[in-house]
Amino acid sequence: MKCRKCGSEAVINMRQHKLALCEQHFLEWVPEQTQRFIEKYKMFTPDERILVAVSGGKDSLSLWDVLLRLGYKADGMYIGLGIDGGVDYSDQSHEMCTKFLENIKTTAEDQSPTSNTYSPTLHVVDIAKVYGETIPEVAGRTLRGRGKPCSVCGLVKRHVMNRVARDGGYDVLATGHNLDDEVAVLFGNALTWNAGYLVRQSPVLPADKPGLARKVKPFCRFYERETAAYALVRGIEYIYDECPFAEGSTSIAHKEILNQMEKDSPGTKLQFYLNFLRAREQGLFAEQATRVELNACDKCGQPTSAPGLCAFCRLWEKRHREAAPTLEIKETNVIATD
Ligand code: Q46
Ligand code: ZN
Ligand code: ZN
Repeated sequence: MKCRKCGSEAVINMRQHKLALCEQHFLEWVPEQTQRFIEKYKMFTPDERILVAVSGGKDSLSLWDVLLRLGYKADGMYIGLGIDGGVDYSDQSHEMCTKFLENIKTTAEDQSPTSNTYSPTLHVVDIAKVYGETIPEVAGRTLRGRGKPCSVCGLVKRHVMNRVARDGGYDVLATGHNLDDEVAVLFGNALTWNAGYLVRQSPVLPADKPGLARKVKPFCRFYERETAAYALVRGIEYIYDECPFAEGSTSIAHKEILNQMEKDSPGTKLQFYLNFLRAREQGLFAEQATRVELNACDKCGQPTSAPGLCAFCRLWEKRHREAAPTLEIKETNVIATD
């Protein structure tokens, strides 16, 4: 297979785009496309400050890399969940993020002065250190976390991301969700016609309240194999293992079904997603959008649909009341910089 641009050996063939590219042209194509998506969905401008949520995986580290290559002021944020799962998952993923940052800094020193001169920071929030318990621990003592910690984990991650973005004065919070992730979520929500979720699924979500960051997904139109290929060709080291709790999840089962459909008919996923975005843009589910009313949580100030405390603060309330006064949440400590 030959590169469509220069005729040399291709490293990737993207059937859905009818496009094969060599190493050099693929490394150019990914940032070009990302920039196109950033502009198309009005995600952010070059003078805004971006916080990238990094997990140590291929998508988020590649996203951070691409944003820096495009000249954006992008910092990283890693949340230490305290998950071991027999593979030392959290420690290993933290290490990948630190390594990535070190590499970026070393490469930047060797580069010409015309490249991005921004010196990125990695914020690290260790949940157990800040709140007194790891994710599996807090999930284990709550109804919400019974069986699997994912619901608690999602809640905590959302809260901490908002917090770090707000306290750090970031305009935008970027996550590395790729097309396969987005399509699996869309598929799940369409199967149940969950209009409330469907209306909030978008490449860019405006801030819920003043002071909160906008949420964006600049990689939402890249297939997972494209982001994996980018990390590989670019030499980004990342954690291959999925979180041990991801195993057996519905979204993984949906991904398998969608992969089969994509294999039979390349481009299925992209069309499903783009047609959904178009329908959403045209006002499908718009009625649901206006119905969600948000209040500020009495304790942390973050938006919540229930009056009083938000779900995050309720999660810790009991433990902190029992352990008071020694275990008072010190949210001012949330930003720790490596
Ligand atoms: S990190 Fe957390 Fe995921 Fe692991 S515990 Fe579940 S939600 S699977 S993206
Ligand atoms: Zn080429
Ligand atoms: Zn709260």
